Amino acid sequence: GASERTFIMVKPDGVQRGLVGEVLRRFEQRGYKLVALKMIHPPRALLESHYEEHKGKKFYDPLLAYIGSGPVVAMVWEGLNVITVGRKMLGATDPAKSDPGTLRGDYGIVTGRNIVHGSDSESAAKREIDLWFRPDEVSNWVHTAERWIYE
Ligand code: DAT
Ligand code: MG
Repeated sequence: GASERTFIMVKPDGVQRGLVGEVLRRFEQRGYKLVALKMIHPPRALLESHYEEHKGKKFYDPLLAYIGSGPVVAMVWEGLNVITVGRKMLGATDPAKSDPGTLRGDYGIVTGRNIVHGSDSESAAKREIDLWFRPDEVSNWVHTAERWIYE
């Protein structure tokens, strides 16, 4: 429903390249509701948990070094189908395969510097939101534009 939530994170390369506002702008202007936002330099243990599905893969160590190399901007967005649509807005994992118009397709070149993370399923979204945010860091505010975004 319209209360679906997803975890979106601007990675250290996105922060360094000044793309925090661009990521926020795209989700905000689409009509999604921002319900949590923070900058954090993620500790190793948090990243091990976040990327546990990739442990043992050849890109795992470089991935954790990259995401742990500086502050990230973590956010939670809410709205109808926001998990699936959010992934479409990000583009394919490999920016070379991302369509122009997507964040990775407009700003990225290689998989190991792909700007932004987005949850890929309902279970991942719930797990990631709970991992990165305490319940009191997520705001249940009323989006007064909602009646102009949904029918
Ligand atoms: P996504 O971030 O699109 O969900 P994923 O969960 O498969 O992709 O992988 C997590 C991150 O790991 C991805 O954003 C970049 C890195 N990664 C994935 N596959 C990779 C590969 N083959 N080479 C290098 N980095 C890779
Ligand atoms: Mg993933």
